[in-house]
Amino acid sequence: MSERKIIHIDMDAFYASIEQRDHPEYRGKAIAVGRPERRGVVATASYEARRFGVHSAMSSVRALRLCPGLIFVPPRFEVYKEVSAQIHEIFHEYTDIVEPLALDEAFLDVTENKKGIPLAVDIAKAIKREIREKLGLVASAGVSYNKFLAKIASDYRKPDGLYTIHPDRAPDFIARLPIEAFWGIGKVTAREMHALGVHKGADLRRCSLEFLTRNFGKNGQIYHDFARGIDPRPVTPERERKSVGCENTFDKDLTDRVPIIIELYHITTELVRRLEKADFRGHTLTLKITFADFTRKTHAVTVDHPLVSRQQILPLAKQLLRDLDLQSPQIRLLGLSVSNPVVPPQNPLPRQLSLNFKP
Ligand code: DCP
Ligand code: MG
Repeated sequence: MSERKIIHIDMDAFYASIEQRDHPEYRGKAIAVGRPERRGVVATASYEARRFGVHSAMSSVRALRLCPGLIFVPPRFEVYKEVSAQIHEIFHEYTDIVEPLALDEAFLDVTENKKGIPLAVDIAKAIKREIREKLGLVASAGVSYNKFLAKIASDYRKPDGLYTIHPDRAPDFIARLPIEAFWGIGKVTAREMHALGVHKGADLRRCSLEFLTRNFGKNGQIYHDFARGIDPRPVTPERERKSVGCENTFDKDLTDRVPIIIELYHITTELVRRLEKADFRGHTLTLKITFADFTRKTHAVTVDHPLVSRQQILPLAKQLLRDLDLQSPQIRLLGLSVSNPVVPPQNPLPRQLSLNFKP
């Protein structure tokens, strides 16, 4: 079997770097994204603030105590989501096998890539460069032959890191790695491992599978594999949603116009909620009806604008119903769905802000 080429990309101080990019007065300063209130927490901190010990999930009060000059910046999630879409556009220039882990993190399988670039490290460099030049942001990248090692590699030289773990170097690298740096080993497990005398990869490697499953259950196998640089999990691209729908089956068949319209109203309300939740926008609305005898009818309409609100959808749904011109119907099920997704944002990437930009 030929070896896979996996890249893990993780943006540096993601929210904070975006705020520093968009507000030049924050560059070079210790900032925290979050609210300074008594119960506020830090979402993330700029690297300048991290030098004082400020980090994600820390209470704002404690952060301010550690770093008295800390500037709090309110989050702008819409902007972070948009930047996330922009980095994904860059990833997709190289491969469609992209698995997001978070807004600012993803695995890419570049074993076969769209540009036919032979070395994964060259793709990682090109992606970092594009992110810097087109978005004015800095990413760290890790390159290896599986997800576990690529993830560890991206963390190894942060910020602005690029690190490759070659297969022949992996055993050495893992042997020296402190157990808490293993992806999938959290604080609690790390403490349990320390108590068992396991501090580094080399210690883990000496543990038998039987010992590990006895102490860590199902995860024992995973830790056993990790210690040997084994991780067979494929990079699984998130399947793109093709539609969002909502339907209702009635205890008693609907026969009259008014209850049918009331049901359409409820279904539309729920549909809008689901569209929002899935962040889905589409151009086509389909009405589906199942009758008491289980025969079915569907009718659809396509419009220019994305269908997102009840004010847009309900009149169209009523029109679809009228078009069907049902005579004394016995309706068992009513459903509405929105499909035909809006093509991913084609908004141009912001122009290069500064070649030497560093968070
Ligand atoms: N985040 C959050 N709360 C947390 C952790 C993270 O709101 N407890 C948000 C803010 C981060 C973003 O998610 O900017 C990405 O998380 P990362 O763990 O990748 O952290 P950063 O990108 O901020 O820093 P770095 O990756 O350089 O360590
Ligand atoms: Mg990050």
